Amino acid sequence: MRLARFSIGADPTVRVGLVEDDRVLPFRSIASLADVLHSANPKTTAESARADALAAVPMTDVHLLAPIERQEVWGAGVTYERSKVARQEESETGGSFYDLVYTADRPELFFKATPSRTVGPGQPIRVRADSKWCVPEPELGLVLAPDLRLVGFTIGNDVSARDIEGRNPLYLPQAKVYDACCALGPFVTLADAMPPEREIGIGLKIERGGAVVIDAETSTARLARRFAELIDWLGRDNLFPDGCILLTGTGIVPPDEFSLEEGDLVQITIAGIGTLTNPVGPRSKQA
Ligand code: DO4
Ligand code: MG
Repeated sequence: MRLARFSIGADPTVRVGLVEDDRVLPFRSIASLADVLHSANPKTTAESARADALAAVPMTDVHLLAPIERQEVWGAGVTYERSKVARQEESETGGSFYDLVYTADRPELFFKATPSRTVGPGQPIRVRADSKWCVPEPELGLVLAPDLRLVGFTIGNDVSARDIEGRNPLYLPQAKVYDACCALGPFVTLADAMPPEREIGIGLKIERGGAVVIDAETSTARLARRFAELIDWLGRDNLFPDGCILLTGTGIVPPDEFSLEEGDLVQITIAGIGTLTNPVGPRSKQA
């Protein structure tokens, strides 16, 4: 089962419902994703809400919103060898940190975004105005309930400024956290409807001027950590009363000469969830 957060036509009311083929079934009596995702049994809750749903609405009449409410977004890093190697190469001070964290017991975990810095499907992501080398990071997002149960999955884009991180790893929060630095969506797939943990395909396509300039794929088979391991470390000394979305790291890094530009279209496809598409907006928020 896949859940969406959306509004319909010109009506700004935020709704929650089920996605089936090219339609959504708006729930009548459930107004928040948390009511489903944080319940004791999200699948049963969604099934009973489906029995009472409003009439189906074609996807073309729906405005999809980011599937996030009050959760923090966190990221795991250097969880794929490709990410480790790219970071070692971009680092001006030598990349031993990355090698060490790739094999260490404790993973790299960082705070990525609040809901207000997160955009949904179709909304522009941003390149930092003071970065000249910015890339998308297509990542599988674990949707966690307040008790850190893995209840679903979504697609995340951990947009990152490689030059800022490369200058000095202590600049990581600035390379990672700024306005519209994160995209999520288009749906949340309930955990039991996903492919097996190590068989989830992830694809990245970037279009520029109508032509595909990046087309790459990876799979969670290459993820060096297990979901349970990342969740366990995330929960050490952190409470998440509103739940959390944990991005599991990137296994796709565009070639070094590539940097996002205004007008690019970034498409991330993850098996079992769908495709998250975002244009790149103006570099400066004032522009
Ligand atoms: O070390 C920096 C962040 C790594 C990251 O975001 C990733 O591997 O996806
Ligand atoms: Mg990342």
